[in-house]
Amino acid sequence: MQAAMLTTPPLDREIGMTSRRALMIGALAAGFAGAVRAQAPPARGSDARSAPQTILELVRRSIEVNGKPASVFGIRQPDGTFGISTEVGEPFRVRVANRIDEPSLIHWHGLTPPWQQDGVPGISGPPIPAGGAADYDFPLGFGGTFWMHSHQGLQEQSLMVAPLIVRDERHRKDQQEVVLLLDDFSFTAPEEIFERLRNGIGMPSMAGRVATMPRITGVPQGGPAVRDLNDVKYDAFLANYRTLADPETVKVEPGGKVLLRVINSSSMSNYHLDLGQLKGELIAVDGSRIAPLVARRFPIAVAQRLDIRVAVPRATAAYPVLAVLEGERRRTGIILAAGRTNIPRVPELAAQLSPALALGLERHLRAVEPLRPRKADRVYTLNLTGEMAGYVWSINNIVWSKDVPPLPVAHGERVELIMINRTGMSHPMHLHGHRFQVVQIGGRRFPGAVRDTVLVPPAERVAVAFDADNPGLWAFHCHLLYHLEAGMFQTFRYV
Ligand SMILES: [Cu+2]
Repeated sequence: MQAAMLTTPPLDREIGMTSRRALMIGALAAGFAGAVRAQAPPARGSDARSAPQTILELVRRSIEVNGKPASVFGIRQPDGTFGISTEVGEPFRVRVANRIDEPSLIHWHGLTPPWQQDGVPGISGPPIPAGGAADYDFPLGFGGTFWMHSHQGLQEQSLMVAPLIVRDERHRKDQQEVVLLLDDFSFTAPEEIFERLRNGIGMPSMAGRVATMPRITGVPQGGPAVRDLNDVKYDAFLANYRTLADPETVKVEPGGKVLLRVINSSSMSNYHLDLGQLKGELIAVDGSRIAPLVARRFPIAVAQRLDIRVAVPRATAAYPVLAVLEGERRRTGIILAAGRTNIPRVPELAAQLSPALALGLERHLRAVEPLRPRKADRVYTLNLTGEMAGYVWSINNIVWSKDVPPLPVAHGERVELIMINRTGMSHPMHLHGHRFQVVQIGGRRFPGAVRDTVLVPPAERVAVAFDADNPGLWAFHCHLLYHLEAGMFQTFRYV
């Protein structure tokens, strides 16, 4: 199939008023030729053309959940591999073939491509029509654990998600890699879940609320006194697309080394990763190196990733690696089987309720490669706003629509975003196209982790800094799927 070149006007014309026209051109080109070239032209002299292209097919498939068949999506290569594992320095040369019966578009979460290849419909470019395809080609300048997911409608909830691993020197020959993908699952259609949330049906009971007096950290008094957790009641939680009743078992070497790459691709659920008897050394968050921290439990919010080194004990045994839903006992996970051993049944309920996610660990993370110290050229204060009643979510009380103008920044600036959560729910905030550094929590400044998604709990104030070094139109939003859909979304733009 020949790839058709999508007519791309210069950046300053395409973003803003002409985006709707560009979208139509894209849809037409795709309709005729079957493939849209979603890429900026590769740099001259690049070896990208000689590198092989990876095909990713967007498919409908069936899995079994709680003993019942479930129709979900999948992102996989023709040989059945979910997502992509590649190497740093290789070009990201991919064709996405849409084999489902509706439009779709895939976002490369945590990578920093040219903005036209970022995979956000209506922002980066048009969605790929049913039966169409799009090509991607950009350099991978850094390694880490990333993921890919549809940014089209509510497809992410139906498991249009997959791992995206970029190996670098952290990948060692004597170390076995284990990917753990965490998802929330419902037999109810995502559109119906959203409708129920908006109509207040299935709102969390008081049992789903944790009455806590928020710590006031630089936020004016009068913040929320009641915290809402888990506003969707899920039927199951999946680890590598399976429940704990029928978990994936991974054979590992007794006395061997494992690199756990944990990806929270859930639509709405934060977890505590629980290593049980194992001790883990956390070496990276969202793909970026941190000064290592040793623990047995680690919080992971929606869209975040954890890279954890684990030394498998010499004793032949089964070691469950679990993820406990925040504020609940429900959990999912996989089993590491060291040697020939019986696999015990692990109950789907933990012995104790887990706490809500907080920023205890975040305060202790220190980037190994921080941003170079510099005063911010531009600071945005972004109040995270909204309410459960009517399920309205916004930023600075602005519910996003295509008519909301982008927030301006200028190429080369150091930008700081101060996020203040004025709501009763925590929000995992994600910036596209850039990696930011956490530089302040409450009143305290510190050189925190470099990330792409940071959790802002109720009444908290979190500041992040980034360098505006990747011009374009970029999304910034809460990664809770139904908050994003309800309008907790903004864009940044610079040329
Ligand atoms: Cu949110």
